[in-house]
Amino acid sequence: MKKLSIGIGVVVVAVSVFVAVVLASKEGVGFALVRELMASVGIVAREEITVEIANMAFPSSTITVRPGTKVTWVNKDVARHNVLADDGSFKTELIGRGESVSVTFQKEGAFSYYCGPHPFMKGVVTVVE
Ligand SMILES: [Cu+2]
Repeated sequence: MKKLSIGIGVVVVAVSVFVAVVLASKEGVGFALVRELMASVGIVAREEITVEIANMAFPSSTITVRPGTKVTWVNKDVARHNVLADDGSFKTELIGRGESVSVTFQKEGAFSYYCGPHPFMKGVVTVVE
């Protein structure tokens, strides 16, 4: 019985992820549902999340977090990068290879950001309750 319930759990998670990916691909459609599904499988960060800056790019997918979450960017590139909010609500110092910077997000919203020296590098942090 234990094996069976673990099996069912795995199937439920797999189906949830599949549905989330399908819905997410139809931009905007069922966004709230996707969010809930992602939260149910633990993709929405609640307290702390670390992401990489690599190959002259921020993470390509939106980073979704709960209010109060600390987001840390680790630089894997030789080039120095920083993280600047489009709306000016946060900005970090430049960091070299192996260094990291953090921003704690309190307010709900979608915060797009870019790298000062390389403005083509863009990313988004979405804060949802
Ligand atoms: Cu950069």
